[in-house]
Amino acid sequence: QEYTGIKLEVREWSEAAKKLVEGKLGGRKVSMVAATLRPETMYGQTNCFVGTAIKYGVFVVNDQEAFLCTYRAARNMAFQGLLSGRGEIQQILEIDGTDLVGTKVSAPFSVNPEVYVLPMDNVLPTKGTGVVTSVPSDSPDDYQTLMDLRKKAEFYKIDPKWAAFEPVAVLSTPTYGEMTAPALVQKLKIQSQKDTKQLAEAKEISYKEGFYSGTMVIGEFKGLSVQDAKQKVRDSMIAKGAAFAYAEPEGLVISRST
Ligand code: ZZB
Repeated sequence: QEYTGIKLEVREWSEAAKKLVEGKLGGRKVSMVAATLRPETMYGQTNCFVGTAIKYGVFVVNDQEAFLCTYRAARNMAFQGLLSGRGEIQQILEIDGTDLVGTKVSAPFSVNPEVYVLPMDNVLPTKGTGVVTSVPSDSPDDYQTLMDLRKKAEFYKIDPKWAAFEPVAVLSTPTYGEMTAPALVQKLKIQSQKDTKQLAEAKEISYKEGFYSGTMVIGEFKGLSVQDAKQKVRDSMIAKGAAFAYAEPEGLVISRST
């Protein structure tokens, strides 16, 4: 599985994270790395999601830079030569997903230059980097979770302002218009992020609609089909240092004989 790793640079740590990272980073800037299959939608990022039961690490890239992701992802990155050293991993610290909530990060290419980290129930620790960048216009999971958070900000222990960014029109499809994810959430009568079965169906439909019938309505490649724009947006992000190629050995188990 070939993902794009999007670098969401930490601009201001949450209170909890600040205490944990204090004095440990050696002046490095830290980027939360989100794995996406939809680089063309990055214009519409409104927040970043982490799993509250997931443990994350901060890993050395070089003297100036560190990445925040799961250990599992750091290991894959090390194998791919994306971290310092020759395949070995230097972990600076460990941090719980809950402690990251409220951190302010950059959102490259987004109309919202800075967004906040929020909690999501359905982040899988075994996929991507464990960090998800949220595009509620085109990802039903992201849209529904954002609505849940807004409805129950206190329950989720978030400041409402962290979830206040509105979905942004990124691409248009003939069937669902410019807000594919909200339209599908409504059509499939999805009530909360706990409706995982309907959300999986909505995701599938949204992927297909966007990819085969979508036209960009924003950004450098406005007017191009999504099929044509996808790689161009990705290349542009990589050229600007905001992203990199990240491959996932899907289902691969690396065993070592002793
Ligand atoms: C931005 C985005 C915009 C995404 C969109 C999707 C959509 P897949 O096909 O199952 O591999 N994702 C990445 N990592 C995780 C994780 N650990 N747990 C849960 N979700 C994760 O799914 C890849 C997509 O799932 C990624 O692409 C990411 O969200 C999310 F408009 O990034 B995406 C219709 C989907 N639209």
